[in-house]
Amino acid sequence: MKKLSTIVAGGLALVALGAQAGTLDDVKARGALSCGVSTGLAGFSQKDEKGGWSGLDVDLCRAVAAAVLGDASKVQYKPLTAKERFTALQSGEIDMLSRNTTWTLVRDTALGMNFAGVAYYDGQGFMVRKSLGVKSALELDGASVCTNLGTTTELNLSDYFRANGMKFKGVFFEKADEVVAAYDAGRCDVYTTDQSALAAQRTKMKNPGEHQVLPEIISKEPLGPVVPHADDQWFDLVKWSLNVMIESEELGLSSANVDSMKASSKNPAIRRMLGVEGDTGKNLGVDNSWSFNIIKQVGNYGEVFDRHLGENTPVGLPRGLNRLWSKGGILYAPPVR
Ligand SMILES: N[C@@H](CCC(=O)N[C@@H](CS)C(=O)NCC(=O)O)C(=O)O
Repeated sequence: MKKLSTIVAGGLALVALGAQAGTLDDVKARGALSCGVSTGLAGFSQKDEKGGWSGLDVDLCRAVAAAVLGDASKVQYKPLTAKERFTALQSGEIDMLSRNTTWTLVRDTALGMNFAGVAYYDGQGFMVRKSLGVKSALELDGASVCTNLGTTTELNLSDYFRANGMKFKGVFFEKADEVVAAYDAGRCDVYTTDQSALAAQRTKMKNPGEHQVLPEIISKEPLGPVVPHADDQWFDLVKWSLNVMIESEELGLSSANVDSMKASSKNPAIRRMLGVEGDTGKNLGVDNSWSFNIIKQVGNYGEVFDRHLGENTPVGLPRGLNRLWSKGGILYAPPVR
């Protein structure tokens, strides 16, 4: 009897917790992943003239679609401003959020979400016109500063100025492009956001060469994909899709060599990663070819970085902290086994 009552109580607890559970089944039944992205940030998530989306954040959505549905193109993109993003996830409008979103304690707990890893290690910076003649953020006392509402940026900005005994006049907007337009039109002295976003947004300015990013990095902004609380199966799937992208780079697997490696590699780690051995897919509730599909259709982390953000792209970011741990960075995925 005791056992039965424990099972019943356990079942009820599961039902109570399970308001959001079953996302994996929902995505399979729908045949598409609903993925929240930004309204437009070069290199991260950007829509082209034909309506196609691309970028690092977009490739995370594509990786999850490849893992669950075997097809990276089966994604419905939902562009969201910083202010809208968490409500969209909490209400179930999107299955995951993949949109330059910083992992913080409050977001991870009180907002009812789980961060499934870090896809880009970033930090907040300041951009000013070169003509302002400023060399350090500590010279910005009294400046007007443009940024986005509903972001960690807003909070770090006031912390930084307060900690350094300086004042600023905040000019806040909801959409990223409104901030660029205002700063570019001279409505504020400073533009502050994540450093990667400063590089991305600079590409949209009239004269990118007239601006400079100051040396200070005032915060840690680990950006990563987010899923709702109380759906461990879905949390696992998104987390391990990102891990596959990172570990495949470490193993030297890429979209270009994955077919031949699958056919001929004798390395057990590679055979497991490509689903030739082991049951990684079964454990996640998807086909065993899930990780092969990610690498083949989306690529490893390095390929994705180079394609959208690297030095040969308009955004032109160095790999920096986002190098693999074995190459001097801090990108480290637990073993896919
Ligand atoms: N990483 C910060 C900032 C994220 C953020 O939303 N930044 C703005 C400034 S670039 C943005 O991306 N807006 C894009 C949009 O409007 O879609 C956070 O998670 O709060």
